[in-house]
Order: sequence, then C-alpha cells, then structure tokens
Amino acid sequence: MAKQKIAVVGAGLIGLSTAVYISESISKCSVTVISDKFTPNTTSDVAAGMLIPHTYQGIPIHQQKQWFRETFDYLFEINNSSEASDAGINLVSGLKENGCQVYARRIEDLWELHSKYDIVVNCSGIGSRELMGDLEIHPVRGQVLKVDAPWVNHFIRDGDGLTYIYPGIHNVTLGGTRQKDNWSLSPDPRSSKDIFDRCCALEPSLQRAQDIKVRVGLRPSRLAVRLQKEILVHDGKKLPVVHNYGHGSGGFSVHRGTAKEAARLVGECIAALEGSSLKAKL
Ligand SMILES: Cc1cc2nc3c(=O)[nH]c(=O)nc-3n(C[C@H](O)[C@H](O)[C@H](O)COP(=O)(O)OP(=O)(O)OC[C@H]3O[C@@H](n4cnc5c(N)ncnc54)[C@H](O)[C@@H]3O)c2cc1C
Ligand SMILES: *[C@@H]1O[C@H](CO)[C@@H](O)[C@H](O)[C@H]1NC(C)=O
Ligand SMILES: *[C@@H]1O[C@H](CO)[C@@H](O)[C@H](O)[C@H]1NC(C)=O
Ligand SMILES: *[C@@H]1O[C@H](CO)[C@@H](O)[C@H](O)[C@H]1NC(C)=O
Ligand SMILES: *[C@@H]1O[C@H](CO)[C@@H](O)[C@H](O)[C@H]1NC(C)=O
Ligand SMILES: *[C@@H]1O[C@H](CO)[C@@H](O)[C@H](O)[C@H]1NC(C)=O
Ligand SMILES: CC(=O)N[C@H]1CO[C@H](CO)[C@@H](O)[C@@H]1O
Repeated sequence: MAKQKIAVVGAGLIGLSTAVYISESISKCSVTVISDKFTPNTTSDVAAGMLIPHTYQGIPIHQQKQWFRETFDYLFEINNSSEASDAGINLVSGLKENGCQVYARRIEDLWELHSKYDIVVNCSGIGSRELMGDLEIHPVRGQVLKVDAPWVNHFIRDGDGLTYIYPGIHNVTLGGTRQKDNWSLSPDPRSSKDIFDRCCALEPSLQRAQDIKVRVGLRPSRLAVRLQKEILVHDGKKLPVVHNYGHGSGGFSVHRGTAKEAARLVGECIAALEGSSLKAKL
C-alpha cells in the first residue's frame, strides 16, 4: 500500500515534536514539515523551557498529568538541554536525518495542501487564529531577557511567577511579562529595564551579566489545548486534519505527551483512509 503523505504545519516545539513522534511511531507514512518561521524565530525559542505544570482549564487533570509525565520521562531519558532553542535545532536535524522534508512557506488556507498530502497536522500555535479562524485562541505576550551569566546555576522564581531567573545551557533567561491580547512582537525598552531591575533584586550578581538580548513571544493561549481530528470537506473532497495547538504557557512542559496523542489520531486517520480505499477497490 502506498505511504500516506502527511504535512505538519508549524515548526515550533509542538510541530517538530509531533513530526518526530509520527515518523518514529508510524512506518507507513512520509512526513513533511511546512512553516513560515523556524528556530530561532518561533515562540518556542523564547521560552525558558522549564518543565512547570500549567493548568489548562478545559482539559481533565488526569490527562494533563499524563502529558506532563510523558514529557518529563522522555526528557529525563535523553537528558539533553532543556533549552527550547537547542531543542528546536536538534529536532530539525533529527527530522532531516530521518528522511523527513522541511519547507519554508506560509499557508493561507489548509486546503492548499489537499492536492499533495493525505493528512494535515495543524501545529500553527497562535497562527491558528488566522489560519483556522479559531477565535478561542488568543496571545499572551511574553518579553524576556537572555543574558550571559554563567555563574548563575540555580533557578529563582517569585511567588506569582512573573519574575524569574532560569539558567539554561548557554544563557540565563530573565522574565518576564504576561500581557493578555497583546500582539506586539516589538521589544519594549521600559519592560526590559523593569525585568532587569526585578531580577537583580532577587539576584544582585546579575548586575554583571553580559550580552543582554531581548526576546518576545506570543503564548498561544486557549482554555484547552485543541487536540482533535476534523475532516475538512470542499466540493465533495475530504481532507483529514489533526489539530495540536493552543498550548499557552506550558507547551514545553507537555510537548511529548501531546505529540503522542496527535500521532495516535494520525494513526486513526490512516486506518480510516486505508479502510475506505480498500472498500473502493472491492
Ligand atoms: C516568554 C515565554 C516563556 C515561556 N516559558 C515556558 C516555560 O518555561 N515552560 C513551558 O512549558 N512553556 C513556556 N512557554 C510557552 C511555550 O513557549 C509555548 O507553549 C510553545 O512554544 C508553543 O509552541 P508551538 O509550537 O505551539 O508554537 P510556536 O513556537 O509559535 O510555533 C508555531 C509555528 O507555526 C508556524 N505557523 C503559524 N502559522 C502559520 C501559517 N499560516 N503557515 C505556516 N506556518 C505557520 C510558525 O511559523 C511557527 O513555526 C513560554 C512562552 C513565552 C512567550
Ligand atoms: C530569523 O529571522 C531573521 C530576521 O527576520 C532572519 O534574518 C533569519 O533568516 C531567520 N532565521 C531562520 C532560520 O528562518
Ligand atoms: C544528565 O547527564 C549529566 C552528564 O552526563 C549527568 O551529570 C546528570 O546527572 C544527568 N542528569 C540526569 C537527571 O540524569
Ligand atoms: C489550524 O487550525 C486553526 C483553528 O482551527 C485554524 O484557524 C488554522 O487556519 C489552521 N491552520 C492551518 C494551517 O490550516
Ligand atoms: C545564548 O546561547 C545561544 C546558544 O548558544 C547563543 O547563540 C546566544 O548568543 C546566547 N545569548 C546570550 C545573550 O548569551
Ligand atoms: C502591548 O505591549 C507593549 C509593550 O509592553 C505596549 O507598549 C503596548 O501599549 C501594548 N499594547 C496594547 C494594545 O496593550
Ligand atoms: C534530541 C537530541 O538531540 N537527543 C540527543 C541527546 O543526547 C544524546 C546523547 O547525550 C544523543 O544521543 C541524542 O541524540
């Protein structure tokens, strides 16, 4: 039977980890990642990459715990950098080694992919608002500083979680802001100064930090991560879509668990396609 052609839209942590899981777990398919932005330019690159259980109001707690545990166990096993930026680079090169294709392109309408792919996986993050017309998803703007301060090797987080110092492998992330419904990707100098002052109050040695870079990301926030199948229909033609977006403030923390669930849904789509092509032949 011919291999099913799968397009994954989005090359943030969610798209890449989903593409990896699909290519690892489903042999009878080929995977292509299509995205307008790649590392280091995605929201995922801005994240501090800490595993912190965030609560999604619209998802049962046992489900969220399972996603978190699967992600934790996975990262613990490979014991790689927990920095999102490195994860992005490692995942892209891993995909290429596995024979997956990677294309830079902006998708205006998922239906564009109908002629070339059998199944589309939608991991477009905040891009979903436009792409799918999903008005439930909204941005929560986060501005952080990435600084060179290799002597900082413990993380510090204040009570409400707004001020934090997260050391990564190469730099330290200082945060932050959490601005609902703000789409601005431009760094705000006043916020940068405020973040720096707040973090120095917690860890005065940061005054000596070097090479301060400002990064802004829009958390793709939604009451519940959207992890489900949908069949798009146009002029009697069908295109199965698996959605995996809306991870908000916790995408890094659950990425492996949600990738596994998305791959399972892709498997169901493949079974349905093969069932119907079998029927067509009989
Ligand atoms: C400041 C900050 C700190 C954070 N810290 C943490 C943390 O410590 N721990 C944690 O778990 N989470 C954290 N997060 C949250 C985490 O970053 C997100 O949940 C996660 O990055 C979402 O990943 P994503 O792949 O869905 O989105 P993105 O990384 O935004 O990827 C979306 C991809 O889709 C592509 N795309 C969108 N629309 C289209 C289109 N129309 N055509 C083609 N391609 C398209 C984009 O180019 C991009 O490649 C933080 C976020 C911010 C902003
Ligand atoms: C990231 O964005 C910058 C600025 O727009 C661009 O020059 C660079 O090529 C982009 N990198 C990738 C890998 O797309
Ligand atoms: C990860 O690997 C490093 C170096 O190989 C080791 O020192 C560390 O204990 C490991 N961490 C975990 C959680 O296994
Ligand atoms: C992904 O899904 C969202 C929500 O349904 C939608 O707005 C968006 O257009 C979809 N993305 C693509 C590339 O189809
Ligand atoms: C942070 O680390 C990355 C990856 O090594 C590096 O490219 C970048 O220059 C560093 N930034 C700072 C501010 O240290
Ligand atoms: C968005 O955030 C920026 C930076 O903090 C701020 O200057 C701007 O006024 C905000 N915009 C809105 C619409 O709140
Ligand atoms: C995703 C990734 O890069 N994994 C690597 C983590 O590190 C081990 C060895 O330390 C590599 O074998 C993995 O490929």
